[in-house]
Amino acid sequence: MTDVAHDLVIVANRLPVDRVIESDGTTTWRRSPGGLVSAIDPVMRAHDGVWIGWPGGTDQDLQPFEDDGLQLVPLSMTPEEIEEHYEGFSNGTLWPLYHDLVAKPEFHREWWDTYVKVNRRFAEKAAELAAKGATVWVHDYQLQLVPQFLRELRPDLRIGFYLHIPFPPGELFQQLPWRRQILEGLLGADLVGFQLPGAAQNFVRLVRQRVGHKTHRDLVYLPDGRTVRAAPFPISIDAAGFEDLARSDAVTKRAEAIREALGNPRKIFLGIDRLDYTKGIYARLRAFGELLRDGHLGVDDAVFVQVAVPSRERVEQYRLLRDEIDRLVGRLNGDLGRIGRPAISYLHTSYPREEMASLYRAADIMVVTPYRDGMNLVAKEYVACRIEDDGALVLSEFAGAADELRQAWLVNPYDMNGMKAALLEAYQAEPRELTKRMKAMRKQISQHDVKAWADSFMTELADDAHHSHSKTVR
Ligand code: GDG
Repeated sequence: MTDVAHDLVIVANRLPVDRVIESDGTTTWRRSPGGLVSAIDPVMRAHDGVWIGWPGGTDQDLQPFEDDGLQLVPLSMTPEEIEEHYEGFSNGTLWPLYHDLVAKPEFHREWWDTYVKVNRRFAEKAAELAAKGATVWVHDYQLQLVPQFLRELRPDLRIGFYLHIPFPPGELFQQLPWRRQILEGLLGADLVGFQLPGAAQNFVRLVRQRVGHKTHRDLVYLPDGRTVRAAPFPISIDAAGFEDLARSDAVTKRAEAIREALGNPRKIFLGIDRLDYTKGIYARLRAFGELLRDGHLGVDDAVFVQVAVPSRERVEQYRLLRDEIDRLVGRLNGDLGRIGRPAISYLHTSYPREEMASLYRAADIMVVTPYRDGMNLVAKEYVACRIEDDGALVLSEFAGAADELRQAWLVNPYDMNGMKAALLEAYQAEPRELTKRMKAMRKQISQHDVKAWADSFMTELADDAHHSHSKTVR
């Protein structure tokens, strides 16, 4: 397969599958959870592309393969690269820096060196697989240097880059010792896509101030005559797919069974997140706990189901977070629960899509309270699954999704009383109010699904061709 040149090459840190060694020693592949995978899968299928990424693990003898109709090219990582590129620079430096310093980023020169090395390898593989004039779509913060390296190798390509996480304002970004290299890496692309308009503006302003290029609105003019466009493309979900799943008999029955198993409480609160310090899991559970303690809610009426999907478990801050949440849940259940009636039903695991849809259908109040989030697909998936136009969404104003889901109960996750008030309001809301809000949100999601997102990015990337060399610099 590697001999074939491809017209569309997706480059992402991870392949959409995880390598699993079965008990009999054979290797199989399992679809991995995560925002990126949920978003790109339908796009790949529509364009018959190839996807380059790390499959997880440290195997060095990987061959290209096909999984469920997707052409996949695994790139191997050494243990040192995983530690320094993935856990180190990507998740210990960039992730907290780009999420408003919710945790303290660490700056280590060895991490940076490995980040450069791994980005170069991804670029070389893309250069090898792309047909003449092909489109290459590079994804996310782990690969911000790939556009520049790839352009050096293959100036004939159309290169798009999409950042799934926030792009911070200059005041924060400037801390990064390698700020200029990152900006120049991204400028290798023809089109740099962000979740929100503010992120695109942050980028353009930084390029003007730090790199010194001329800019006008969303365009950057490079000295060699090339033009780079920076624009927002808010990501979405396969809304129709989720809706169909939610309507299925299996999910309908399972949703009832979940309510039953929880003791048919009056209302079920739900949180589903990767176990990540940006997601505000601790704060929301505390807010719910206080509502029980204050007597506004009782364990016979309400239960909070929190699914925390294991994530980045080798990174220190993630291990600490897990311990903190374990302790909080233990304390809340110990203090507030009764036999057969825990306050929090806490699940540290990941589930198949059907179970996710069943949980969405079973829950009356979805609680999504990140301190900062590029978009947050969970919020959108909940909306898509509410086929009866009921249910409430409590949503952080610092999630990208808050720009579109205006009818949610919007909260500031740093404001404990505000969050308690919103949870209670959502709990007490009249059915008519819920329906009015949910209908509006469902319309938004069905009209702006992941296909529309990918189409608009791809169209803009192709289109951008006639911007280059043709606009006058003002
Ligand atoms: C990043 C950005 C941005 C979760 N648990 C399970 C599972 N999931 C799926 C959800 C959802 C996805 O993973 C999570 O996406 P989010 O958007 O909520 O969050 P991140 O993982 O942080 O994603 C984010 C996103 O990229 C896309 O650009 O929105 O801001 O941080 O689709 O359903 N799926 C399954 N089992 C699970 O246990 N099957």
